[in-house]
Amino acid sequence: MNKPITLYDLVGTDDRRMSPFCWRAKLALAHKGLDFETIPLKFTEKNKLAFSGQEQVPVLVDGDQTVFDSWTIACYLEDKHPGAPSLFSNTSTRALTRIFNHWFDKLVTLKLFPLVVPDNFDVVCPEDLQYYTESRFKWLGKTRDELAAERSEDDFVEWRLSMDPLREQLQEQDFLGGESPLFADYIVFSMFMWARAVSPWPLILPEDVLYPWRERMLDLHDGLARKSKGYDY
Ligand SMILES: N[C@@H](CCC(=O)N[C@@H](CS)C(=O)NCC(=O)O)C(=O)O
Repeated sequence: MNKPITLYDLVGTDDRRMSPFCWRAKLALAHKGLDFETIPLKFTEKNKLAFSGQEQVPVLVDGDQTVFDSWTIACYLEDKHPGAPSLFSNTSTRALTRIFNHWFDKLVTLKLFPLVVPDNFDVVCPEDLQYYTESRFKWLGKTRDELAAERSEDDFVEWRLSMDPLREQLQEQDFLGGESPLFADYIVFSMFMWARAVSPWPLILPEDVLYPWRERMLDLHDGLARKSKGYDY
């Protein structure tokens, strides 16, 4: 019997699955209709990833193949399972999705980090707290208290505004990918999944055009995302 596909998946307290990049990989696996198991990994358990040479998740193990990085995982699954629902539709849209991925992570994701990281401290496992404190200070140059004191509702308003191009699209169609979701939807949705897992501060409001889209995304694949532990808003 084939061994199931496994995915190393970052975990916090109460089994909160908080990595947006792992969400991209899990949703890509579900989109392809593949059975998989996740292996919850704490920040300070990187020794369990030593076999892969990686310090970051997601890491996917499929038989004798080890694949890392959410984009590479999506492409691996697409190429290995061409008959299953496509994550990109065709090779041209795969290239365009890659541009979208870079644009989104460099401009939209980065701006979200200082807004959500302060709350993430509350849900990292106790044994990870020191690592999280030191690594986030190294990266963002601020302590948790400084980040928390600096953020305001105005920052969230500004961040929400940066999603306006997506709103234009979702006024015309149910998913960014068209009538059904594509990997582009998972790229965006993954950030909402991170925020949902760690922060009570609503990133999205019910009157937002993005709200019903996020609801649809939460319900996909038998409610894979909705079933996971997070704040409901
Ligand atoms: N470009 C990578 C980014 C992966 C990444 O940043 N993973 C984070 C979790 S969201 C991680 O493993 N961080 C480990 C750490 O901060 O020590 C991808 O798309 O998979």
